[in-house]
Amino acid sequence: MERIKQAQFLTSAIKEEQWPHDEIPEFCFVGRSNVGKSTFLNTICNNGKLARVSQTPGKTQMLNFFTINNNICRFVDVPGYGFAKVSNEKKIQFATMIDEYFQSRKNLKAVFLLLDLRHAPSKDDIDMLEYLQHYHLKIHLIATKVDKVKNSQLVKNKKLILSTLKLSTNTPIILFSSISKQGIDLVISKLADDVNTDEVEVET
Ligand SMILES: Nc1nc2c(ncn2[C@@H]2O[C@H](COP(=O)(O)OP(=O)(O)OP(=O)(O)O)[C@@H](O)[C@H]2O)c(=O)[nH]1
Ligand SMILES: [Mg+2]
Repeated sequence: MERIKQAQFLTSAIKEEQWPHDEIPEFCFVGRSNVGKSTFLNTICNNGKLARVSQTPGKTQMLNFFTINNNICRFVDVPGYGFAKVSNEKKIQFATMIDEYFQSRKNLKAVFLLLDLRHAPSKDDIDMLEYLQHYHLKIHLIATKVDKVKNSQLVKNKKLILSTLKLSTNTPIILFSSISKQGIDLVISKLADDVNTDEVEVET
C-alpha cells in the first residue's frame, strides 16, 4: 500500500453482531477525546469529510468502520475517552464496547494510540496503554498536533510522553500534524507492513 486512494464509511457498531464478519485486516485508532483521531483519519485518507471532526468532544459514541483501498484493510475510529462530562453510564457502555472488541477481534492487526504532543499523557492514556499491552496488541504511538509545538520543545515533549508512559527513551513515536501532513508516510509504511504480516506462506 503506497498511499490511501479510497476510503469509505462502512458501518457503525456498538456490539459484536454489528461488526463486519470477514477476514479483512483492521486497524484501530484510540486516544483521549479531542486528541485528533477523526482528523488523523481524514488526513491520512486525504478526505476531509470521512470521519466527523467533532466540535463537541465526546460526540463519537460508536465504533465506526471504514473500508480502505477497496478492502485492502479497514480502519476503526473509536470514541475518545477521558471526557469529563460523559456520564458514568456512558463510560461503562464505552468500556464494555471496546473491551469486547479488543479482547476478541481477530481482524485487528495493530492499534494506533494517539497522544497530544503538547501535554503529558493523562491517567486515562496510561490505563489505555496498559490495557492494550495486557491484550498483547501491536501498538503504534502517534503524537498529534506537532504544528502547535515549537521545534525546540519537540524532543523534550516526546521524552515526557515516553517517561510518563514508562516506556524506554528509544520507543518510536510518529510525530504527526494534520496541518503540515508530517508523519503520513511513516503511518502508511506501518500500515503496509502490518497488512502483510500474515501473508507470508510458511514452507514445510
Ligand atoms: N493544529 C492542529 N489541530 C488539530 C490537529 N489534529 C486535530 N486538530 C484539531 O483538534 C480538534 C479535535 O479533533 P478531532 O479529530 O475531532 O478529535 P477526536 O480525537 O476525533 O475527538 P473525539 O471524536 O471527541 O474523541 C479539532 O478542532 C481539530 O481541528 C493537528 O494535527 N494540528
Ligand atoms: Mg472523533
